[in-house]
Amino acid sequence: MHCKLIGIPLQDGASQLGCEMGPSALRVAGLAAALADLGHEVSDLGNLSPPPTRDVAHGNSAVRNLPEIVAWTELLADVAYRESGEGMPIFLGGDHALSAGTVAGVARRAADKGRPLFVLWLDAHTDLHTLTSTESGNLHGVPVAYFTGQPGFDGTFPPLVAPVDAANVCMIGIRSVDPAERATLSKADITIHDMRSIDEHGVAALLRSFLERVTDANGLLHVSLDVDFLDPAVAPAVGTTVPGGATFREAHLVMEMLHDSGLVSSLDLVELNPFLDERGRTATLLVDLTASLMGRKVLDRPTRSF
Ligand code: 5AB
Ligand code: MN
Ligand code: MN
Ligand code: MN
Repeated sequence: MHCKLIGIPLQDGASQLGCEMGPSALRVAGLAAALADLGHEVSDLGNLSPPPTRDVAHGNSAVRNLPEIVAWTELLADVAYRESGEGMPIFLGGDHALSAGTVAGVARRAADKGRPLFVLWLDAHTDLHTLTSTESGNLHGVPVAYFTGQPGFDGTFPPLVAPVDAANVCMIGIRSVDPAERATLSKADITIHDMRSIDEHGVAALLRSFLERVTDANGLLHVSLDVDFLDPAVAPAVGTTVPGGATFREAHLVMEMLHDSGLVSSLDLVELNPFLDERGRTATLLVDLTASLMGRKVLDRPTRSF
């Protein structure tokens, strides 16, 4: 596989500063070497430069850094479209607002290929606010509403070439949902597995049924991994920690199953805030999880051989 690393030093979507350093920390933690060790061709395309902004406003005065996020979304939709033509783009965040652009771009590519795009959203949060409903004003809380075509983004964010069908979105790890997001969820057809669901059924059963759907539809699969999907005890380097997250092994199992599925065509690694890390352990964990997703395994034989 040709892995293309694309650094996105974006932190305007989060209230806490530091995600800008995320791409550097992932490089320092050895992402390129870990992928090369697995036999992949790796191209590091460097960091994108912050795009120029123009005046964009919205009636909700709580919204923060709208011109910056709109400009990044336009740029990223183009970059993601271009780089998903060949190989596997790995978007190194940067806060989760970047997924408004990356998902829009890979969805446009999937539409060109005549294949449906599916999105696996690994996160403590649903990120389903609109510009009107967000109370914090932090735009890392809106990308899913945007790329699934919820109303309220017209006149600010770029028009979507190919909105993602909400029925093709699966969220795992959810444990913090705001009232307005709940209202959207009750109308939209998103599959949502909260932490209780993981506790009761195990993450493997939940993921397997989603992957079967992707396979049956001959879909492409974009994975968006927010650091706060993980329990803060194993991944402290994130501004929006929520207790009770995925364990080290649950997260690796997700990645191992994704690898076995052969379905993943693009990946976001987002919300890493190196300023909050402890001796690089969160950055290192993200590198190891990405390696699992790209084929690293303990034993070189089928796991069902018992
Ligand atoms: B993240 C919250 N819903 O809107 C809001 O980390 C949190 O990308 C958003 O998932 C968290 O500010 C955004 C309270
Ligand atoms: Mn998120
Ligand atoms: Mn989150
Ligand atoms: Mn976060």
